[in-house]
Amino acid sequence: MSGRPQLLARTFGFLTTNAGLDEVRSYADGIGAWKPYINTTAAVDINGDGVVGDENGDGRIDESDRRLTNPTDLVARAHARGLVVHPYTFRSERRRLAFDYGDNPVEEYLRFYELGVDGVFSDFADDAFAARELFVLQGQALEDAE
Ligand SMILES: [Ca+2]
Ligand SMILES: [Ca+2]
Repeated sequence: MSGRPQLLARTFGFLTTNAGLDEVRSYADGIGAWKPYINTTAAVDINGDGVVGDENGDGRIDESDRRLTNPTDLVARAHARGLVVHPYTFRSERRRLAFDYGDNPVEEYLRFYELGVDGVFSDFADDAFAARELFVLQGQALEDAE
């Protein structure tokens, strides 16, 4: 820690503002942002039954009943300041994956890689690595097609 008391009063929300990113740039090379600051989810009536709740009908209400919202511009604003972005924490359990990912953790990594993150914090490194390999291969396939 820097010992500067004003830094102790910073919130994660502040650190995602332009002023916060400008400050971070003075002492760090990147940010480890909580995933929702890049792309969060919302509880919506996905199955059209008029109720917001257990949208996938598995008897529980969790992340798998929520829909992705539009991503924020945090990655672009961090990159504009030369900061790398490593969001946390990626997990592979079905209940932790938004409805949009179709129970496939690789889809979540691909979403964030497509949004430009430079790396990820994951509790399932094998899935993170497989998704990164797939993302790179997809990029090469696109280049070959051009
Ligand atoms: Ca519903
Ligand atoms: Ca459910």
